[in-house]
Amino acid sequence: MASMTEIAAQDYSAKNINVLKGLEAVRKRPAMYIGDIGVRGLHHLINEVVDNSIDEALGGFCDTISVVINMDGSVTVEDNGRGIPVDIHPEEKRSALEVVMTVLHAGGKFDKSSYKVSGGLHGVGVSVVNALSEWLRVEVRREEQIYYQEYRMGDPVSKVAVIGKLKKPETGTRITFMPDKSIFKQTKFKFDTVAERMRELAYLNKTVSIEVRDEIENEQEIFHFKGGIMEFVKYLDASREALHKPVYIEGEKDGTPIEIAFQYNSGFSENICSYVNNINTHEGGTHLIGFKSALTRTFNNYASKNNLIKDSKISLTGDDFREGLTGVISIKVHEPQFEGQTKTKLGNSEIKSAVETLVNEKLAEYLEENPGVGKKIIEKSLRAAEAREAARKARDLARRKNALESFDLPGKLADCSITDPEHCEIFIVEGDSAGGSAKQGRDRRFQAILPLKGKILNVEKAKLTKILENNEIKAIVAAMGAGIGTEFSIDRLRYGRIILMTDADVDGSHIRTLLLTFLYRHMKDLITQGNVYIAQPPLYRLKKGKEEYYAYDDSERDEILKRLKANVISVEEAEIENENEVEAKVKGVTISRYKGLGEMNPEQLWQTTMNPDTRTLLQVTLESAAAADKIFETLMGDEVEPRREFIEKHAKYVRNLDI
Ligand code: 0RA
Repeated sequence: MASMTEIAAQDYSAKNINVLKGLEAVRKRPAMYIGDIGVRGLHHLINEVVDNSIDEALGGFCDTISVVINMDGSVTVEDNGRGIPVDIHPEEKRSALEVVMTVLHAGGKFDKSSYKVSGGLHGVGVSVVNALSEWLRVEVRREEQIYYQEYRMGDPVSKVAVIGKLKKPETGTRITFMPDKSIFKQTKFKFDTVAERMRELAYLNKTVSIEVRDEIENEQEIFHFKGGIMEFVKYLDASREALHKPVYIEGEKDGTPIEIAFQYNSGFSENICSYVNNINTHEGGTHLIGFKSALTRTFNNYASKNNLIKDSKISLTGDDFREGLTGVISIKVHEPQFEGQTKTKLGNSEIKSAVETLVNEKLAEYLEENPGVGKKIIEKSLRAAEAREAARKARDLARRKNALESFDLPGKLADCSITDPEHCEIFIVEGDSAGGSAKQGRDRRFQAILPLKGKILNVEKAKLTKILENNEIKAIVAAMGAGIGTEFSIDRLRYGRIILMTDADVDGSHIRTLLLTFLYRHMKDLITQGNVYIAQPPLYRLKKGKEEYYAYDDSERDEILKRLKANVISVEEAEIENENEVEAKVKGVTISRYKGLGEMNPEQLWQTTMNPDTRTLLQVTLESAAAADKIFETLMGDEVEPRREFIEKHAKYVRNLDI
């Protein structure tokens, strides 16, 4: 590579200045490129590099990827793709490798045919990872040589050099980077977070084997699913009873590769995960619409052709065909348009008919060949239609009754005086006594309180008709005013923020889980649109003389004690000695442990948990609908730990919301 040294020094430095400007912008506003600078953004660095390796796999050039969290906290991503080109870039007059690593968006320019994602958070390029790394090292295997370059904060510390020769014609790329501690709030990578995304990618790209290893925690997994999304569907439905083997549809329409797998289970909920270019389209879009209409049309055709509907009064709707349906749609689109609140809704209009046509064709074929499965599905949909009809009658009755009583809102709701939903919030509170404190402590102008008695029922397993009989659920639905299930419409929502306030104990977390499951299943838009929050009451109150402090976890408590110069070790001892005593005195500091919300008086509850200026809320987010659904299953078990993990993974802390 003699030509590399032939670049005029002047030219080189001029280019370099442009590069620095680009990467400086990334360092100045990292969130614009990777979403945020918390754990999410941090893990996005890995995803960004892996996306490039996956692109190589999509082109058929790579079948093995490994992601290693190294002892020093850096991460290595390695693939056996073609290797980033190293020859001199004709316009930039320096190694293409250096261009890819240091110029914003350079990666995609080389390869127009790939399914790179335009816009959104993905596909910003490895140069962004480079810019946000204290250091980054890249090794490329190509043309029987090993090329190497190193960077500091995105800036090359040397030119591309050959550091070894290969005997075999193997190719590939190895990138190791150390996230910059001055940029990220925290730089510790989590094995579970990395593994979750790699598992998903392995399901979506069945030709690739992805290894994830954590050298610090000594954990390792290798994901390789030869059955692709067919196995993904089985995984999603692992805890449910499947009615048949997954239906698998694969093909290409108008240049769009389409892959769909689905199966019906004995449950009642609909769970379709859709992906475009490996990105979860949480908000759906044209591909999902195309799939749904094909499903309705093909099954209806099949049912009438085979005389499977005996009762002529019944007609099957789309909803009926989606009860107990678990499915994955994965398509590849050259220039995807992402729309919606979170830019996860596919907008390309031509995709609807592409998916619809393919599914109509292939599903009809499948049903001809598998009449047993077809019959089971139609029978299940008929039962769904009957239940729907029963529910409609029940609702009509309830409505008429309401009209007579001209009373819509539940009696125990303490409503707020402002009616503009954007400025209102509702606290759903565990227990009447905490509800009482909350009612007294609140700012009644914009805060409504709905106390719940005991547990709401587990909606995972119940039918909608049953669910609507439950008093607590009825109260929630009525208070929110936006309907339920297929009749839910977020535009009618009476409060902009739904805040779940439960005790910090096992029962409290169970109730919170039940509420979350209910909202996830029957008012899903609330979660995808970010309207749901979890209140964070403090665990401890520390009192020294007249001064009062609140701690939201053990480490915060210990920090405050340290500040007050009280002995930290003795806290634990004091607590153990007094087992059931709430108070423990440590060198003049009185620590009270709050067991329940009811132990706080209205003023304390307002100050610590409800006042928008001082409180912390957890916003419930849907990182990945697939993962969430999986975890919701886990959550319904009796163990507390998976629930806590879910909350930690899928909720983010927010402070001082603007009202
Ligand atoms: C630009 C062009 C080509 C490949 C790549 C980039 C590439 C980037 C990364 C990042 C991680 N692994 C990667 N593997 C490849 C095309 C190469 C060619 O035409 O030979």
